[in-house]
Amino acid sequence: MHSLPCGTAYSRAPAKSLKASHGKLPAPRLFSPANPRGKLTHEMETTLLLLKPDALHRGFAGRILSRFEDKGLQIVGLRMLQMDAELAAQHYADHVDKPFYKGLVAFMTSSPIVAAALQGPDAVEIVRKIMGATFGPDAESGSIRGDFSCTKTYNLVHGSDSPESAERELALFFPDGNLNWEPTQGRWTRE
Ligand code: 3AN
Repeated sequence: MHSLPCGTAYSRAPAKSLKASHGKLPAPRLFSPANPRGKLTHEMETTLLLLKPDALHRGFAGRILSRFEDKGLQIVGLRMLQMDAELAAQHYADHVDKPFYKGLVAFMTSSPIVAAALQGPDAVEIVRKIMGATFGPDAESGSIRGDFSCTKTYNLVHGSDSPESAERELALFFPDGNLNWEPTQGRWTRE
């Protein structure tokens, strides 16, 4: 049994193939009458989603994750953890000089979070769209922040802001990589 944070039940692949690369994964070959050669028309990406402490305190973990699954994104990694100061400092390194940095780190390390690796065509941009603008009062109705948040302090979720950030952040939260598995419904959501 491998010591990956997410289960291995979906794959009988040898350990080597479980150590899938972060960020962009090799394109799966998908065949359909409309796409007989299995050619991909979008960039397959993997991105990091964090359900922040407020999402868990408010009991939204399942509902929030469902929105990404409903959209057709695939969960390729899932972990519940409590961030320590070191992980928070690495994750928020770009914000170290911002006035809100200390409060943000205190909040993010205050209680458990859930980290998810989500894969799909243009996943980085799609996840950001579903999350909505940074704070609830500015976020569009229909987005997670627009529907569930009305404060300028707590905003429920984090999503990588570029494929490069996704690669860096996934390596922090999923150092063993993510599972490379083929969902049976993949042809309907990935082409
Ligand atoms: P986003 O999460 O939409 O990418 P960023 O990258 O501007 O937003 O900020 C990273 C995180 O820093 C946000 N998720 C939010 O929790 C926090 N943050 C940003 N601006 C502020 C602010 N003015 N006051 C408090 N926290 C902030």
